[in-house]
Amino acid sequence: MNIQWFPGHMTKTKRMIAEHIRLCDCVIELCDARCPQSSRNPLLPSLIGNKKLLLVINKSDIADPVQTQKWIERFKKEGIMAIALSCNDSKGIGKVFDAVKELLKEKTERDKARGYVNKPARVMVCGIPNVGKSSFINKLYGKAAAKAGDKPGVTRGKQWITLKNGMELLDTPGILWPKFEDKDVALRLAFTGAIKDDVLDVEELCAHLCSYMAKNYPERLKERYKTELTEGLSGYDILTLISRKRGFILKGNEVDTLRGANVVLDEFRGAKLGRITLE
Ligand SMILES: Nc1nc2c(ncn2[C@@H]2O[C@H](COP(=O)(O)OP(=O)(O)O)[C@@H](O)[C@H]2O)c(=O)[nH]1
Ligand SMILES: [Mg+2]
Repeated sequence: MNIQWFPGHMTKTKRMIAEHIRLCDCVIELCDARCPQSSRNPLLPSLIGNKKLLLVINKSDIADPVQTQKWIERFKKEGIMAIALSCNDSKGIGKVFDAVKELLKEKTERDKARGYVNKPARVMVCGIPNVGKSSFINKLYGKAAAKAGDKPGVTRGKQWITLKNGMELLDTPGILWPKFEDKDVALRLAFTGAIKDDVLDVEELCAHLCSYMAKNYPERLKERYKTELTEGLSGYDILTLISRKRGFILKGNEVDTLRGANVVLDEFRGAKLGRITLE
Protein backbone atom coordinates (compact mmCIF):
# COMPACT_ATOMS: atom_id res chain seq x y z
CA MET A 1 0.00 0.00 0.00
CA ASN A 2 2.72 2.46 0.92
CA ILE A 3 4.67 2.80 -2.23
CA GLN A 4 7.96 4.58 -2.01
CA TRP A 5 7.78 7.03 -4.88
CA PHE A 6 10.87 7.38 -6.95
CA PRO A 7 11.20 9.30 -10.23
CA GLY A 8 11.11 5.94 -12.02
CA HIS A 9 7.68 5.14 -10.57
CA MET A 10 6.36 8.54 -11.56
CA THR A 11 7.63 8.07 -15.10
CA LYS A 12 5.95 4.67 -15.26
CA THR A 13 2.63 6.06 -14.05
CA LYS A 14 2.83 8.98 -16.47
CA ARG A 15 3.52 6.57 -19.31
CA MET A 16 0.67 4.27 -18.27
CA ILE A 17 -1.78 7.18 -18.19
CA ALA A 18 -0.50 8.63 -21.47
CA GLU A 19 -0.87 5.21 -23.11
CA HIS A 20 -4.48 4.74 -22.07
CA ILE A 21 -5.88 8.22 -21.94
CA ARG A 22 -6.44 8.45 -25.69
CA LEU A 23 -8.71 5.40 -25.46
CA CYS A 24 -10.70 6.87 -22.57
CA ASP A 25 -13.54 9.33 -22.57
CA CYS A 26 -13.15 10.25 -18.97
CA VAL A 27 -11.07 9.76 -15.86
CA ILE A 28 -12.49 9.10 -12.43
CA GLU A 29 -10.14 10.45 -9.81
CA LEU A 30 -10.65 9.12 -6.31
CA CYS A 31 -9.71 11.11 -3.25
CA ASP A 32 -10.18 10.64 0.49
CA ALA A 33 -13.11 12.59 1.94
CA ARG A 34 -11.17 13.22 5.14
CA CYS A 35 -8.74 15.40 3.18
CA PRO A 36 -10.10 15.86 -0.34
CA GLN A 37 -7.48 18.32 -1.50
CA SER A 38 -4.42 16.79 0.13
CA SER A 39 -5.26 13.34 -1.21
CA ARG A 40 -5.29 14.51 -4.82
CA ASN A 41 -2.37 14.86 -7.16
CA PRO A 42 -2.53 18.34 -8.68
CA LEU A 43 -0.65 17.14 -11.75
CA LEU A 44 -3.46 14.86 -12.93
CA PRO A 45 -5.18 17.46 -15.16
CA SER A 46 -1.94 17.94 -17.09
CA LEU A 47 -1.70 14.15 -17.56
CA ILE A 48 -5.20 13.77 -18.95
CA GLY A 49 -5.27 16.78 -21.28
CA ASN A 50 -8.76 17.65 -22.47
CA LYS A 51 -10.43 14.46 -21.22
CA LYS A 52 -13.28 14.88 -18.76
CA LEU A 53 -12.67 14.36 -15.06
CA LEU A 54 -15.05 13.16 -12.37
CA LEU A 55 -13.83 13.49 -8.81
CA VAL A 56 -15.18 10.81 -6.49
CA ILE A 57 -14.80 11.83 -2.87
CA ASN A 58 -14.56 8.38 -1.35
CA LYS A 59 -14.72 7.21 2.27
CA SER A 60 -17.43 9.79 2.88
CA ASP A 61 -18.84 7.41 5.51
CA ILE A 62 -15.98 8.34 7.83
CA ALA A 63 -15.71 12.06 7.00
CA ASP A 64 -17.69 14.97 8.39
CA PRO A 65 -20.77 15.16 6.12
CA VAL A 66 -21.10 18.95 6.44
CA GLN A 67 -17.52 19.43 5.31
CA THR A 68 -17.91 16.93 2.46
CA GLN A 69 -20.84 18.95 1.12
CA LYS A 70 -18.74 22.12 1.34
CA TRP A 71 -15.96 20.44 -0.61
CA ILE A 72 -18.39 19.34 -3.33
CA GLU A 73 -19.55 22.93 -3.71
CA ARG A 74 -16.02 24.26 -3.71
CA PHE A 75 -14.95 21.83 -6.43
CA LYS A 76 -18.03 22.78 -8.42
CA LYS A 77 -16.97 26.43 -8.27
CA GLU A 78 -13.60 25.35 -9.65
CA GLY A 79 -15.40 23.65 -12.53
CA ILE A 80 -14.83 20.12 -11.23
CA MET A 81 -17.74 17.72 -11.00
CA ALA A 82 -17.46 15.95 -7.65
CA ILE A 83 -19.63 13.40 -5.88
CA ALA A 84 -19.36 11.79 -2.46
CA LEU A 85 -19.21 8.02 -2.19
CA SER A 86 -18.57 5.24 0.26
CA CYS A 87 -17.34 1.91 -1.03
CA ASN A 88 -18.52 0.40 2.26
CA ASP A 89 -22.08 1.31 1.39
CA SER A 90 -24.06 -1.01 -0.85
CA LYS A 91 -25.77 1.95 -2.50
CA GLY A 92 -24.32 4.93 -4.30
CA ILE A 93 -22.83 3.37 -7.39
CA GLY A 94 -25.78 4.58 -9.46
CA LYS A 95 -24.65 8.12 -8.68
CA VAL A 96 -21.35 7.36 -10.38
CA PHE A 97 -23.03 6.15 -13.57
CA ASP A 98 -25.31 9.20 -13.56
CA ALA A 99 -22.38 11.57 -13.09
CA VAL A 100 -20.39 9.98 -15.92
CA LYS A 101 -23.42 10.24 -18.17
CA GLU A 102 -23.86 13.90 -17.30
CA LEU A 103 -20.14 14.57 -17.78
CA LEU A 104 -20.17 13.03 -21.25
CA LYS A 105 -23.50 14.47 -22.35
CA GLU A 106 -22.05 16.68 -25.09
CA LYS A 107 -19.88 13.91 -26.43
CA THR A 108 -22.83 11.53 -26.51
CA GLU A 109 -24.80 14.15 -28.47
CA ARG A 110 -21.93 14.58 -30.92
CA ASP A 111 -21.61 10.81 -31.35
CA LYS A 112 -25.32 10.54 -31.97
CA ALA A 113 -25.17 13.24 -34.66
CA ARG A 114 -22.47 11.19 -36.36
CA GLY A 115 -24.58 8.07 -36.22
CA TYR A 116 -23.01 6.40 -33.22
CA VAL A 117 -25.63 5.39 -30.70
CA ASN A 118 -25.00 3.70 -27.36
CA LYS A 119 -21.26 4.02 -27.68
CA PRO A 120 -19.87 2.85 -24.35
CA ALA A 121 -18.16 5.44 -22.18
CA ARG A 122 -14.58 4.38 -21.53
CA VAL A 123 -13.32 5.17 -18.09
CA MET A 124 -10.03 4.96 -16.24
CA VAL A 125 -9.74 5.18 -12.45
CA CYS A 126 -6.85 7.14 -10.93
CA GLY A 127 -5.78 8.18 -7.47
CA ILE A 128 -3.01 8.13 -4.91
CA PRO A 129 -2.54 4.96 -2.80
CA ASN A 130 -5.14 4.09 -0.17
CA VAL A 131 -8.01 6.23 -1.47
CA GLY A 132 -10.01 3.11 -2.32
CA LYS A 133 -9.30 2.50 -6.02
CA SER A 134 -9.40 -1.30 -5.73
CA SER A 135 -12.53 -1.21 -3.56
CA PHE A 136 -14.17 1.15 -6.04
CA ILE A 137 -13.31 -0.99 -9.07
CA ASN A 138 -14.64 -4.06 -7.24
CA LYS A 139 -17.81 -2.20 -6.44
CA LEU A 140 -18.24 -1.32 -10.11
CA TYR A 141 -17.52 -4.96 -11.04
CA GLY A 142 -20.46 -5.90 -8.90
CA LYS A 143 -22.48 -4.66 -11.82
CA ALA A 144 -20.20 -6.13 -14.44
CA ALA A 145 -21.95 -7.73 -17.36
CA ALA A 146 -18.97 -9.41 -18.93
CA LYS A 147 -15.26 -9.14 -19.38
CA ALA A 148 -14.75 -7.31 -22.61
CA GLY A 149 -11.47 -9.01 -23.34
CA ASP A 150 -8.46 -7.46 -24.98
CA LYS A 151 -9.24 -4.79 -27.48
CA PRO A 152 -7.02 -3.84 -30.37
CA GLY A 153 -4.74 -0.96 -29.60
CA VAL A 154 -4.65 -1.74 -25.91
CA THR A 155 -1.55 -3.07 -24.22
CA ARG A 156 -1.84 -6.82 -23.97
CA GLY A 157 -3.14 -7.98 -20.64
CA LYS A 158 -5.05 -4.79 -20.03
CA GLN A 159 -8.72 -5.47 -19.78
CA TRP A 160 -11.76 -3.43 -20.47
CA ILE A 161 -14.67 -4.54 -18.39
CA THR A 162 -18.13 -3.86 -19.74
CA LEU A 163 -20.37 -2.62 -16.98
CA LYS A 164 -24.07 -2.12 -16.99
CA ASN A 165 -25.23 1.36 -17.95
CA GLY A 166 -22.94 1.39 -20.98
CA MET A 167 -19.58 1.94 -19.40
CA GLU A 168 -16.29 0.25 -20.09
CA LEU A 169 -13.76 0.30 -17.33
CA LEU A 170 -10.02 -0.17 -17.56
CA ASP A 171 -9.34 -2.74 -14.85
CA THR A 172 -5.93 -1.32 -13.89
CA PRO A 173 -6.06 1.96 -12.01
CA GLY A 174 -3.55 4.75 -12.49
CA ILE A 175 -1.69 4.92 -9.20
CA LEU A 176 -0.73 8.52 -8.68
CA TRP A 177 1.98 9.58 -6.30
CA PRO A 178 1.01 11.70 -3.31
CA LYS A 179 2.32 15.21 -3.56
CA PHE A 180 3.42 16.93 -0.40
CA GLU A 181 5.65 19.92 -0.59
CA ASP A 182 3.79 21.26 2.38
CA LYS A 183 4.08 19.74 5.86
CA ASP A 184 0.34 20.03 6.56
CA VAL A 185 -0.45 17.97 3.48
CA ALA A 186 2.05 15.31 4.56
CA LEU A 187 0.53 15.29 8.06
CA ARG A 188 -3.01 14.79 6.75
CA LEU A 189 -1.88 11.94 4.52
CA ALA A 190 -0.03 10.38 7.43
CA PHE A 191 -3.09 10.73 9.74
CA THR A 192 -5.21 8.82 7.24
CA GLY A 193 -2.53 6.19 6.70
CA ALA A 194 -1.88 7.11 3.06
CA ILE A 195 1.80 7.59 3.78
CA LYS A 196 3.91 5.60 6.17
CA ASP A 197 4.06 6.63 9.79
CA ASP A 198 7.80 6.36 9.76
CA VAL A 199 8.05 9.34 7.45
CA LEU A 200 7.34 11.23 10.64
CA ASP A 201 7.78 10.53 14.32
CA VAL A 202 4.63 8.75 15.58
CA GLU A 203 4.33 10.80 18.76
CA GLU A 204 4.86 14.04 16.90
CA LEU A 205 2.31 12.93 14.32
CA CYS A 206 -0.23 12.10 17.01
CA ALA A 207 0.44 15.35 18.88
CA HIS A 208 -0.46 17.22 15.68
CA LEU A 209 -3.65 15.17 15.35
CA CYS A 210 -4.58 15.85 19.01
CA SER A 211 -4.01 19.53 18.48
CA TYR A 212 -6.23 19.54 15.35
CA MET A 213 -8.91 17.55 17.18
CA ALA A 214 -8.84 19.87 20.20
CA LYS A 215 -9.34 22.84 17.90
CA ASN A 216 -11.98 21.36 15.59
CA TYR A 217 -13.67 18.44 17.33
CA PRO A 218 -12.97 18.89 21.09
CA GLU A 219 -16.14 17.05 22.12
CA ARG A 220 -15.02 13.90 20.33
CA LEU A 221 -11.77 13.85 22.25
CA LYS A 222 -13.53 14.46 25.56
CA GLU A 223 -16.10 11.78 24.85
CA ARG A 224 -13.70 9.10 23.70
CA TYR A 225 -10.91 9.63 26.20
CA LYS A 226 -12.79 11.15 29.14
CA THR A 227 -10.31 13.96 29.38
CA GLU A 228 -10.89 17.57 30.32
CA LEU A 229 -9.34 19.88 27.78
CA THR A 230 -8.25 23.05 29.47
CA GLU A 231 -7.21 26.13 27.54
CA GLY A 232 -3.70 26.26 26.17
CA LEU A 233 -2.84 22.56 26.18
CA SER A 234 -0.40 21.53 23.47
CA GLY A 235 -1.03 18.50 21.29
CA TYR A 236 1.66 16.67 23.19
CA ASP A 237 0.01 17.59 26.54
CA ILE A 238 -3.25 16.10 25.26
CA LEU A 239 -1.50 12.94 24.06
CA THR A 240 0.07 12.61 27.52
CA LEU A 241 -3.31 13.05 29.21
CA ILE A 242 -4.91 10.43 26.98
CA SER A 243 -2.06 7.96 27.48
CA ARG A 244 -2.25 8.37 31.25
CA LYS A 245 -6.02 7.98 31.21
CA ARG A 246 -5.61 4.73 29.28
CA GLY A 247 -3.13 3.52 31.89
CA PHE A 248 -0.13 3.47 29.61
CA ILE A 249 2.49 3.91 32.31
CA LEU A 250 6.07 2.74 32.11
CA LYS A 251 8.46 1.89 34.95
CA GLY A 252 9.26 4.93 37.02
CA ASN A 253 5.75 6.32 36.46
CA GLU A 254 6.67 7.61 33.03
CA VAL A 255 3.76 7.98 30.63
CA ASP A 256 4.03 5.75 27.55
CA THR A 257 3.09 8.33 24.93
CA LEU A 258 4.37 6.13 22.11
CA ARG A 259 1.78 3.48 22.93
CA GLY A 260 -0.82 6.21 23.38
CA ALA A 261 0.08 7.70 20.00
CA ASN A 262 -0.30 4.35 18.23
CA VAL A 263 -3.68 3.78 19.88
CA VAL A 264 -5.04 7.25 19.04
CA LEU A 265 -3.87 7.03 15.42
CA ASP A 266 -5.41 3.57 15.07
CA GLU A 267 -8.66 4.75 16.59
CA PHE A 268 -8.75 7.80 14.33
CA ARG A 269 -8.15 5.63 11.24
CA GLY A 270 -10.81 3.18 12.40
CA ALA A 271 -13.25 6.12 12.74
CA LYS A 272 -13.69 5.44 16.46
CA LEU A 273 -13.45 9.19 16.98
CA GLY A 274 -16.41 9.67 14.68
CA ARG A 275 -16.62 11.22 11.25
CA ILE A 276 -13.82 13.73 10.89
CA THR A 277 -12.54 15.93 8.10
CA LEU A 278 -8.98 17.18 8.29
CA GLU A 279 -9.16 20.15 5.94
N1 LIG B 1 -14.45 3.59 5.56
C1 LIG B 1 -14.15 3.35 4.28
N2 LIG B 1 -13.05 2.63 3.98
C2 LIG B 1 -12.79 2.41 2.67
C3 LIG B 1 -13.63 2.89 1.63
N3 LIG B 1 -13.09 2.52 0.45
C4 LIG B 1 -11.98 1.81 0.74
N4 LIG B 1 -11.78 1.74 2.07
C5 LIG B 1 -10.67 1.10 2.79
O1 LIG B 1 -9.48 1.84 2.50
C6 LIG B 1 -8.37 0.96 2.40
C7 LIG B 1 -7.68 1.12 1.07
O2 LIG B 1 -8.55 0.70 0.04
P1 LIG B 1 -8.03 0.18 -1.39
O3 LIG B 1 -9.23 -0.10 -2.22
O4 LIG B 1 -7.03 -0.90 -1.21
O5 LIG B 1 -7.28 1.50 -1.90
P2 LIG B 1 -6.26 1.68 -3.13
O6 LIG B 1 -4.89 1.65 -2.56
O7 LIG B 1 -6.58 3.04 -3.68
O8 LIG B 1 -6.55 0.59 -4.11
C8 LIG B 1 -8.92 -0.46 2.62
O9 LIG B 1 -8.72 -0.79 3.97
C9 LIG B 1 -10.39 -0.31 2.31
O10 LIG B 1 -11.19 -1.24 2.98
C10 LIG B 1 -14.80 3.65 2.01
O11 LIG B 1 -15.57 4.15 1.19
N5 LIG B 1 -14.98 3.85 3.34
MG1 LIG C 1 -5.29 -0.94 -4.83
